[in-house]
Amino acid sequence: MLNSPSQSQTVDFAKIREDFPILHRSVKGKPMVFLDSAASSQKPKAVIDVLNQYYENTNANVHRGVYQLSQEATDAFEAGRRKVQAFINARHEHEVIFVRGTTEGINLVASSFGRQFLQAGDEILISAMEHHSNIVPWQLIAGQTGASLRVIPVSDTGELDMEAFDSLLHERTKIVALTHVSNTMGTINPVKTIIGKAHQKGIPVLIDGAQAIPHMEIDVQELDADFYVFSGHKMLGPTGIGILYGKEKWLNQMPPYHGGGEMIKTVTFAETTYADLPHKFEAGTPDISGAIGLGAAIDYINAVGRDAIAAYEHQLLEYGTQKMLEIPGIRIIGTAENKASVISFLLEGTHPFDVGTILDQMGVAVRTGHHCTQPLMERFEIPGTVRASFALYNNFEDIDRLVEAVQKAATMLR
Ligand code: C6P
Repeated sequence: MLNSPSQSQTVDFAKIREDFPILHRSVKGKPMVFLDSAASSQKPKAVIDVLNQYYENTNANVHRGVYQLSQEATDAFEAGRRKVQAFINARHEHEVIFVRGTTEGINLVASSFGRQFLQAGDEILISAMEHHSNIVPWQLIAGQTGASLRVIPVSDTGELDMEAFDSLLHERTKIVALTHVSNTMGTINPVKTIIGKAHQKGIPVLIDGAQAIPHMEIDVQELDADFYVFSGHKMLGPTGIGILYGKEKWLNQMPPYHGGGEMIKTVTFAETTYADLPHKFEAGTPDISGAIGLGAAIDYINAVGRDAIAAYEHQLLEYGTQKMLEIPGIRIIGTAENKASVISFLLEGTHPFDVGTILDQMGVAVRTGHHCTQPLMERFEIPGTVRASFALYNNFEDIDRLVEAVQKAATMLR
């Protein structure tokens, strides 16, 4: 058995685990091992407390009331926006749009950018490792405008074929939409290089940051991303809130996505004029508690430190990969050099669903299936994988429990 690598000296990750109440529960009579943070992360007590406090003390609609409670709710909601702005280093606060999550953010850009800028013959460049959320919205707008999708292929190790990218990027390309980190394989894509190359040809780039934001420092100005989208629930925040960052110059040129209250300046039956950013894209009552909870999640992540989180998760990934590869018949899907803390695997002679079910019996929660990346499954000619994904609250013992459970699955199923 391998010795567990020493944990970060500056942050006590064993103590961090104590901040997540749900990790104390058991499943099937065994202490739960939660290895599905890529689907949705668990929440620290600090976030849960902020949500309770909001509903107990501050609950009111925002941007509407002159009364104190509404103003306090508005202040807390807008403070959430400023925390996001600082977290991703957006130039302007109004470039941070609250949406329901990554899916809604990409749909917003596809629909709104697409209606304004796409026409027949244009191309939208995505990759073979995209989540359905970064495929289907583009297919929808392609169908409406006559534009078409082009796809950057993925290598056997799960990395983008950069030569193919170079040749697919040309004058017909009107937008590139790419995941920063693959949810299925963990591959970290060279998005800065890609953005640089696209910009040389005047092409804007949307980055799906759903799987990157929980694991690494994101600076949208340094990346020079035109759009950067992510979900709160994958980064220790509540469900129902997400962020679309967009450069002011694009957002100002794009038509609204949803119509309704809050997104208008004036309405008559003849004509409506729209509010300025960010409100133009925030029709209706927003997820107020979600924005406040997301702010609390950001405070929590900042207090731990993104570098420390990335370094610790990397240790988990290395330890987990090494241990998993000791199991006979394991095939890891996604062996890129630059990887986030995801291990997707197949156990020879077994179906991922059966392995997942046995793991569940042993208290180990993993995701099985196609992970909303069916074209990627087709690329690898596999029905799906078992995916273990690690977060800052996991430890080396969790990995040992995973390995033990997979070994048991191997004896039971083969
Ligand atoms: N991936 C997973 O288990 P939403 O559902 O809108 O918060 O996020 C969608 C999404 C978009 N892009 C990427 C790269 C993602 O990983 C996800 C969500 C989860 O892998 C649920 S399918």
